[in-house]
Amino acid sequence: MSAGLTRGATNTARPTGARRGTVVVTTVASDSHTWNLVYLQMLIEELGYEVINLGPCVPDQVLVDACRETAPDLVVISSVNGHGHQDGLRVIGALRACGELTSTPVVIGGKLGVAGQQSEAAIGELRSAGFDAVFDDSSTTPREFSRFVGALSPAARALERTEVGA
Ligand code: B12
Repeated sequence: MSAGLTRGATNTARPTGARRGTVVVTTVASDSHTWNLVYLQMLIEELGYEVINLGPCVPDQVLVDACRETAPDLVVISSVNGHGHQDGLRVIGALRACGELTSTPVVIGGKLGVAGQQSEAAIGELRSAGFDAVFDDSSTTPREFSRFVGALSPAARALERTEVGA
């Protein structure tokens, strides 16, 4: 693994059974906040996934390279400094421009703007740009995020496919 990637740094006290998959947790290049990332890592590990936490101030290309190298089941982008919407639009463009990552689930959440709650139009813009889900602090709960992550497991996905195909 390349230097700079922290794999499951907090999961030593967690069950050692088979992991459901791998999740990359990251923030954007402008954002130096870290406890949001630690919180997400612990939450996602509790849901049974291995987490690769890229830490704060992650340049776009570092994120793209990490995702290409590890082929994660989910990429979770967190931003709380108020530039998340703007940075998120740029980052999702870089991820989706990469052939291997066109269909990787990618979500963004946190305090995404400087004016409190993101408008429906702002959330729509992020989704149209390529995010699979947007978890703006003012309008979503951790439970909704947990449900989203829980539904990503292969068993849940197979069930979903069966239901959609039925
Ligand atoms: C500590 C702190 C800092 C520290 C960070 C140190 C570190 N190593 O992390 C320092 C001093 C460096 C800092 C700097 C700045 N900060 Co600051 N900081 C905070 C503070 C006080 C606490 C953040 C924290 O650690 N919370 C604990 C973690 C666990 O929670 P969280 O970050 O809130 O994340 C939660 C949710 O947002 C959510 N979440 C986050 N991401 C995601 C993603 C998904 C997918 C989901 C589902 C949920 C989710 O889950 C978390 C748990 O509930 C907050 C104010 C506050 N009381 O929250 C301001 C705050 C985040 N900072 C703020 C600002 C403006 C800045 C600066 C721009 C200030 C400046 N002018 O320099 C800089 C930005 C630096 C940068 N380049 O990013 C603002 C952001 C405002 C906004 N978004 O509109 C806040 C909200 C303060 C405020 N009220 O104005 N900051």
